[in-house]
Amino acid sequence: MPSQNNRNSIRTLKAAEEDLLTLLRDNRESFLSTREISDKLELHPYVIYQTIKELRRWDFEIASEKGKGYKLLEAPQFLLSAEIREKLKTRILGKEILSYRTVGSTNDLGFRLAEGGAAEGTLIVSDQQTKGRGRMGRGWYSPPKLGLWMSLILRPQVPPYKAPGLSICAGLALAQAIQDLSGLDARIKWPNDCLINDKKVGGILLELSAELDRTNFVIAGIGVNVNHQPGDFPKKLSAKVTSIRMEWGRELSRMELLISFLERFEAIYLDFKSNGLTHQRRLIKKLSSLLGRKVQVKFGKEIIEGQAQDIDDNGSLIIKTKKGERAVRAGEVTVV
Ligand code: BT5
Repeated sequence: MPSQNNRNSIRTLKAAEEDLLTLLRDNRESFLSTREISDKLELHPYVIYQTIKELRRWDFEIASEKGKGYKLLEAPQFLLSAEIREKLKTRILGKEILSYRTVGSTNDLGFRLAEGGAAEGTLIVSDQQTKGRGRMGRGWYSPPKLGLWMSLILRPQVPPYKAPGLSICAGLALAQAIQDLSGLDARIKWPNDCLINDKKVGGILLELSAELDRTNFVIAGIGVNVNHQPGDFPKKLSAKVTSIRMEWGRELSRMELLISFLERFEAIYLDFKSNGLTHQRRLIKKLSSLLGRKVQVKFGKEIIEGQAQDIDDNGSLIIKTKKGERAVRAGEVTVV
């Protein structure tokens, strides 16, 4: 079974592979013969043979014995779309799921898919990114097996100046999901970071396709360091970053975090589409790591200094400076 996507040379599990996998997973104790598989899935024996071969290429360990058939021994660690779909109880987010072992950047892929008309809520998740991106051309370190690297295609009918508020919404959902699962005091650092103990555990990269008064689509890219240990980060990052595992002392299932995040983000997103940040502001402020602190915000060439006071309905940070209040839409914040 060919599973090469010619358009972008990225492979993804196809329906027959997902069905066969589900069947093998449900029968892990015993062998399943080609005949049984063929009856259950209505697949030709040749297709079954090719599909098993393809699954093995994806690092699934599948035993085969003459006269007995196939048995699943070991599954690889990346998140499978079939499994995500089975666990997810959302209406929009993750309705379409594309799961990869490795891509350049899930945001780049999301952008291309959205331009091609992909549905609102499409989720792209990859075990590894080779060209993970932060804001302004910065890199995002995304090694395999350890983190959650994903993008969502959103099509909110909001004017472009309101769309950046989604970055803080995603940050809020992430901080809540981490708190829920681990009890850790995860915080939001305006405009796009998620912190634990003042160290960066996650980041959001929001990219827009918009006209003057209309948002075509938004790609919300979310990166979370889940099961990294100190030695898993490059030296130059290690002083300012952390992972959930490093703070919690235990591994967290990336699948559980993904599901919890998507369910929380969907509720916030649906509310945002009708009401902007009005209802979320109280929680955003409660979980914000900046409010009340003295900050310096770099916004283009300008540097604004003062006390972070509030986050307004458009998601701007309100800073009390010596010359009065300033609302800042975006920027780099340092606590001083
Ligand atoms: C961000 O940018 O924080 C947004 C990161 C978004 C990553 C996701 S992963 C899925 C999706 N696909 C992508 O290609 N990207 C998104 P920014 O605020 O510019 O922070 C970038 C800076 O964070 C870098 O310059 C590093 O200093 C630091 N950094 C890099 N990798 C990191 C990591 N894994 N954890 C914490 N900090 C990191």
